[in-house]
Amino acid sequence: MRTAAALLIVTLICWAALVVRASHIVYPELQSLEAKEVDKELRTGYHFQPPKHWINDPNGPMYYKGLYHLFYQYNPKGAVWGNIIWAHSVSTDLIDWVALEPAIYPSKPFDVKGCWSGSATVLPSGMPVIMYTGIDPRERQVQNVAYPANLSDPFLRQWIKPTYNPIINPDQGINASAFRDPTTAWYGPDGHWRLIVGSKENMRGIAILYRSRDFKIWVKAHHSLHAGDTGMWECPDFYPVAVAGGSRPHRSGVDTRELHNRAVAEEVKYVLKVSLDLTRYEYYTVGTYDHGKDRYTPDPLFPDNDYGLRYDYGDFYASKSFFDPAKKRRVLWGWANESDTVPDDRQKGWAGIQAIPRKIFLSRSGRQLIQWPVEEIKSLRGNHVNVSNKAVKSGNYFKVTGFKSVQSDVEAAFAIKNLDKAEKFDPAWRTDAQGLCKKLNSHVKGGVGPFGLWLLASDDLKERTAVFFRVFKTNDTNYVVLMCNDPTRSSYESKIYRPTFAGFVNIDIAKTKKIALRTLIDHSVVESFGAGGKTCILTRVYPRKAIGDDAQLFVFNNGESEIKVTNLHAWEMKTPTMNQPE
Ligand code: DQQ
Repeated sequence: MRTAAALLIVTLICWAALVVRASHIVYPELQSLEAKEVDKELRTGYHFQPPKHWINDPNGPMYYKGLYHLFYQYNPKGAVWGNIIWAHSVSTDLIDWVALEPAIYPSKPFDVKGCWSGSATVLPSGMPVIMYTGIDPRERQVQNVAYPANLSDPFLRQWIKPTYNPIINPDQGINASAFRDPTTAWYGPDGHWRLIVGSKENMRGIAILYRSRDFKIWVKAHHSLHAGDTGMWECPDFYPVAVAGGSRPHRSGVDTRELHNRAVAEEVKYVLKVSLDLTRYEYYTVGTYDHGKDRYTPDPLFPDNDYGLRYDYGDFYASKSFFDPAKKRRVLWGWANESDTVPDDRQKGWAGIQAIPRKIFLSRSGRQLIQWPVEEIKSLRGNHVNVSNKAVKSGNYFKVTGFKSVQSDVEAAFAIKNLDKAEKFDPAWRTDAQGLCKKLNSHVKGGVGPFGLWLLASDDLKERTAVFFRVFKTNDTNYVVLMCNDPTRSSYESKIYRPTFAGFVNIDIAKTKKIALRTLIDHSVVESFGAGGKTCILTRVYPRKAIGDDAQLFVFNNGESEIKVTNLHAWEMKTPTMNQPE
């Protein structure tokens, strides 16, 4: 009987895998199977998650009348992608969330087959408007707007879709099945709104540009805002960032709506982020935006291709940022999918979380973006332990005791004793940090590193996830720092997809001789921020032994050079109210 059931599931999965709609795999037989039970062991404690079922992209984040709003792609009927609606939650602090009734769901011919991703724009009158992709009866992707029914309700519970939708149709030159995910609109000096929609032309990704005077009639520009040879561009995001030396602190956010003001427009840089349907990762460039010509040009420093800089080198997709007027910052949301199997998700009764919202800004040097968990999450810190000035000799490790690490926030700084021990860097590795981390993983001894954390680890270390650094030298004075996440030993379960993830860290290690790591651990998610948020890696892991109170935290050093933990602070994290209904 069990074999027959297993066979049926395998057959279903193989068949379903052939049917790929948009970027998500469709499992018609599973998508409306209500979860009977919800697994609590691996469920996250302080990450954004609904009580059950599937979630994907964050949609339309915004701040309105004292509340943060987050909408997200949600399957109310099952733990796989399908039946997608815009679920809706609100929070006063980005920590405790209240789940409201769904905001947008298929109800009209222009979205009867699906309500996909989109963004919110707060108009100068204070009126928020959502623009989202609807799937029409012919399976065409069209863009629709929705307005709040009652502006005096800060919860914005009810949304109205005007009958004049769709407001943007795929015209003849556009591939109607690759035309989605409108951005927040920005206002030009000519008094016209602009926004972009993700698309592709053959294998070329494009950000199709539209303009409108009244947010109702939208006209396609003669040229796209930008394009690149990286396949379909999903969930584009385009926004201004402050630069160091300008009139505002470079860490503060810039409201997209301020761009009609030339003085503001001239002292900022612009970020274009695209989500690549082909590889399932995102990259961004920073550049200049010519308001008159409506063209975006990435700075030469930023590769505008598959080797581009990423927000996150792990499992982080379909992200979207918004300007938070309450704290004058830009906040980034991103979806982290599961990496276990579909039968596991069915059994767990849930799939998908949102990463901890991150404050995002341009580094002082202007060479990259910096991300840091929003300051509010510190309010969840509880029981605390501290280790300082502890040397870890080559091949040694120690356990951090006195606190429960399964749901925790760990900040550590590692000083390197002898940089001369660094291994030689092969320039061919420059474009393949991930491959390098796979080859030289946490158990391969090195010169300087691997050193870092083993977390969600069983006492016998048979299960463990490694987050670590390794330093290479290019010549006698120059070094390359690699940050890695190695989950290959994270679980006894052999079927789980466990890729190593990695990115290079842009720091002058010869000068600092020290590197910082912050890691947010939450049962089945590990979110790491290297060197103060220069390199970020999120990974999903599913330990079988290292769960609950049995999950341990260790510091290890598998490199020849001694390492000193100059300081390590670790806090247990409390569980906020996560998406309880009103
Ligand atoms: N998810 C949505 C699409 C988007 C994709 C559908 C990205 O609008 O392109 O759920 O994950």
